[in-house]
Amino acid sequence: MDNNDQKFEQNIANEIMIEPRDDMPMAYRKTLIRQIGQHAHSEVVGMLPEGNWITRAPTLKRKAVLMAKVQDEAGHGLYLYSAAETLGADRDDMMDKLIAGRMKYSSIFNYPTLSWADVAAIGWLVDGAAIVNQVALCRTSYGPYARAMVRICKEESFHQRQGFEAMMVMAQGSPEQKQMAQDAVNRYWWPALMMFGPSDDHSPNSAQSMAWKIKRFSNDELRQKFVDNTVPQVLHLGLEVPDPDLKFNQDTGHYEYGEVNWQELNEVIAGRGPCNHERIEARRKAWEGGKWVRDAAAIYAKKQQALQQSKVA
Ligand code: BYC
Repeated sequence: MDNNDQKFEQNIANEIMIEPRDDMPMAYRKTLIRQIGQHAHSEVVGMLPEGNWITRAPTLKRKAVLMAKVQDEAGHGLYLYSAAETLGADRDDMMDKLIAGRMKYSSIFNYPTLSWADVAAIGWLVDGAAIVNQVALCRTSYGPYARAMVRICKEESFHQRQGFEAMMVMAQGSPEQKQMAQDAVNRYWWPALMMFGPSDDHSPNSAQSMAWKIKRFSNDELRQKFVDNTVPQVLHLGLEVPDPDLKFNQDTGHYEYGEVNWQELNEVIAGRGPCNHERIEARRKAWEGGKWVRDAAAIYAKKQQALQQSKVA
């Protein structure tokens, strides 16, 4: 181990954050680019299923809230792409890889939003799962990622509450509305559990990521936390959790839940989920359609720079 590696290991052991200019092992840098890049893509692809309902939101208030939420997700993507850039990643390259299917994004966004209740379920369950994962990431060992997560968590927390409130209105509405709420929980419960990734004994990256303190908790620990937080909320709404094996264990103080359909998760991650093709197509169109804006911005920035330089000279 050379001096740089030793310093890095000491900083990790002493909870001193790693910053962009610090020396770091190449594998640590690569793991962070992989995770932060995937996370950034998830935020941006995550705009699609909810954005699909902006024109069909049931009231003006719901429309305004949903537009703000979807814009927040775009902002989260931007902080995260910037965090990845501090590691030397190139944004165009990340986008090209996403569109070519060579970079992942969260499995959850490959499910369709069939009703307004699905939009509420995403706010409540999906943002709720994201918060459990992301609160832990506020203490991740890489400074720019940790700091981005602090702000993102504050906004996700608002998203989760608005989703729960929208769900509560449905659950307390007509029998048809309550049924729509239950159907949405039935559709989104298991995919939300899958957001935390494969079980610990099938998670190839977890051990190293935890040793580097990128991840502070394992996939199963976070999944359990989400179940424990969320089951009482489902029951409070007068709805049911679509899991016949769910039971509260008095001794451990935790809910025990049934087996996640890992085959389904693997299929969705491999690009064969219900909406994978549609999501990537939408991103491809947006990326290609936005080229002239990026080109114009780059030319403008270059001109501004030349102007500044001529003033200095
Ligand atoms: N979906 O060894 P593992 C949001 C991949 S968006 C897809 O456990 P790791 C929001 C994994 O990448 C929230 N892929 O990996 C936005 C790995 O593949 P590679 C998104 C998954 O990295 C809008 C392989 O499977 N959050 O907040 O230790 C509206 C083996 O897995 C998934 C983040 O991205 C999955 N579910 O752990 C609303 C959080 N699970 O790269 C909300 C940051 C696993 O080796 N990411 N894979 O080819 C993480 O915390 C971790 O990357 C994961 C996976 C827990 C997701």
